[in-house]
Amino acid sequence: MQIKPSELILNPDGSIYHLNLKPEHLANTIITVGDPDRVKQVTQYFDSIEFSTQKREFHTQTGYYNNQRISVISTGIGTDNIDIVFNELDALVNIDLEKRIPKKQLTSLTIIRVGTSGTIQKNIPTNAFLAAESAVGFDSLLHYYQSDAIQNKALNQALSNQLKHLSKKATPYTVDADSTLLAKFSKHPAMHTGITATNVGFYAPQGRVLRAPLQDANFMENLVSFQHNNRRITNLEMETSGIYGMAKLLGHKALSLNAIVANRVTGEFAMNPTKTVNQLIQFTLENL
Ligand code: R1P
Ligand code: URA
Repeated sequence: MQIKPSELILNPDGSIYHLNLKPEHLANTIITVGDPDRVKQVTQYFDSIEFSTQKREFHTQTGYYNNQRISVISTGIGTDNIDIVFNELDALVNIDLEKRIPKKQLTSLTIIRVGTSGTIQKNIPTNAFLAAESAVGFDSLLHYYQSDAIQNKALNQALSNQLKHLSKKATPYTVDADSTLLAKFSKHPAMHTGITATNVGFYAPQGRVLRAPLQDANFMENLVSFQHNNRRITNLEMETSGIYGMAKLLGHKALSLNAIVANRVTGEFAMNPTKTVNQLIQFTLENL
């Protein structure tokens, strides 16, 4: 059955609705970043750039780094955007856009997030790199998909046993990183690993108080002290659960790499976050 124009939306030039991309513009290896300006920070290291476009927060450049074709795409902030980016990326490779039907032969993309994050563990310093072994989603994105089969059930159970006062928040869901990508990137001595929590906001959802008080003053402490199989929740950010969830649902491989710019226990913020992100970008490109 054909997918209707209201469901699979194409622009007049045939590109996909939000990303503004046609299938030929996309490489099978993709780096996602939150900030549209970070796309150029990545592609400055490319040998050549063959394509650039931007619509809203979705800025894409495709080019070559060491003979490898790579697309760099900004997602903006949050898992609501990840829903858009991952469905449209998947449509570009796995749906025949002219016939409006899924292809029989599916393509699996390799997708690495290079983003910033705050740690909640005292021993992880600012400027560290951290690969997310698993993601805990405090957003609700994956609950809208049939996703039970791709979740980490033991981690779900441990969270529901150990985390208190979750009643007013979405039930957390958990998804693991692609194990091959995780093994490849985490063997480097500079790389920390841990469980990344993805929150629906930067302030109260990550325990920050400027003026508005928190509904649950113990939420952060419950995250800090959570343990499962000797693993801890190490860091907070806003996309990884959606990336891991959508990638697994659609058959793609994903890994989230974090530049730790804040330590929420010591109260420190990195002196030069752009430099740390730049180092993580170079590390990512060298190890892809
Ligand atoms: C918040 O400042 C943003 O920074 C982190 C969070 O996930 C959120 O998107 O990632 P990026 O630096 O990739 O945007
Ligand atoms: N990004 C986040 O989402 N949280 C932080 O603390 C730092 C970067």
